Amino acid sequence: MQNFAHKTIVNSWNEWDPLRHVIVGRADGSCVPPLEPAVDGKVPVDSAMRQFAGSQRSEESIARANMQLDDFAALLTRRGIRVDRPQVLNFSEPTATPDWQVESMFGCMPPRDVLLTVGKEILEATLTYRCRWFEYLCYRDLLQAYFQEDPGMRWESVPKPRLTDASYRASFKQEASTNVGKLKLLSERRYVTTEAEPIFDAAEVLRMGKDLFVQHGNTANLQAARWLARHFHEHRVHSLNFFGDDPYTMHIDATFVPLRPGLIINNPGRSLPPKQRKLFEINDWQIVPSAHPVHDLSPPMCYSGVFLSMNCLVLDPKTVCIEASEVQQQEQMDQLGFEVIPVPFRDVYPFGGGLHCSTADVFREGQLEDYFPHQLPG
Ligand code: DAV
Repeated sequence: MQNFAHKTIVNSWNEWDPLRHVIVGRADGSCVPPLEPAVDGKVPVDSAMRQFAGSQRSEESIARANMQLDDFAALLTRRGIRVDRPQVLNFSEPTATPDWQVESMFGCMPPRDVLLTVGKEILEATLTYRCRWFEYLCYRDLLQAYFQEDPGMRWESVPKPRLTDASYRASFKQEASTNVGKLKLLSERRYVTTEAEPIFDAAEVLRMGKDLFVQHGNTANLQAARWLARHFHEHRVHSLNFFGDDPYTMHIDATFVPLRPGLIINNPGRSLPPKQRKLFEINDWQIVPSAHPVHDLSPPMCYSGVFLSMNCLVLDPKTVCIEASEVQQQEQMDQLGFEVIPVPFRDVYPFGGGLHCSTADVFREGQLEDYFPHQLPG
């Protein structure tokens, strides 16, 4: 295997080409998100997490998560993939802009939420939580180094958002707490974020060559899709909605996960409307319901759903990392023709996600390709 460790190349056009360089997050100092408007879109009113809002997670849970993150990083390194790690800040400090203040920051476990790599560009997303406003700082040393080492790298940042109360739907918490309100929110495509300004977490964006897909939901608004379309003007940017019975959704990577050209697994509880499926159908993409998770519940103090089982890291179109206890998902991958690498990772889940969330691409071999040559009018 060629060793790329000596040379930095920023280049990644999709979610499946052979991975050569990646950032893996850290759990150090992570805090439970403080109570702020965005949290209403993820943490139900009766969740135990609310009573720990803004406090640092236990040293013991941090140590366990870091052990799994370090083991995962070592596994990738052994396979010839270069791994970088973010810089830890004092996340327990209160944080503020002229518009607001919150009790604490968040952490730097899920780099996927912060950095969006499209070709030779790494774009810093806005994020949608106030406590995550400064999270880009954890990656600045790395990005500065890549910028210096790869003369072709483009380093960009989305305009920093205000995140005033106008960016959030004040009635969301109340509406989401009843069944009728829940259904109404879902059917009207109303989320905790409003359209006051472009805001999104990078984990809402799927990269599939010339086409970028952005989930419209609690952590990305339609303005963000418009901003991305104008910014990546040589791409085609599509906004997707998924329908299920859960209004507390976040990030596309436990919902709709491309594995290789022509193949996507889809969370069976969150389906794509027929109109939006059409683009995949006319281009002969197969959308397969993902396997069921082994676990009925997420680990304690975790705000992600059990379908983190499908939140996998594809190393190349034949190899995929799946959480070690998720045997049903492993079995499905095996049937789909993948070599499966089981990775113990449940201790990391509470810190903001699974194997895809905890990573951000720097370099995948391969080029820009058009996987959707047939487009729909409009
Ligand atoms: O459905 O709870 C969490 C994914 C975090 N990046 C979920 C998705």
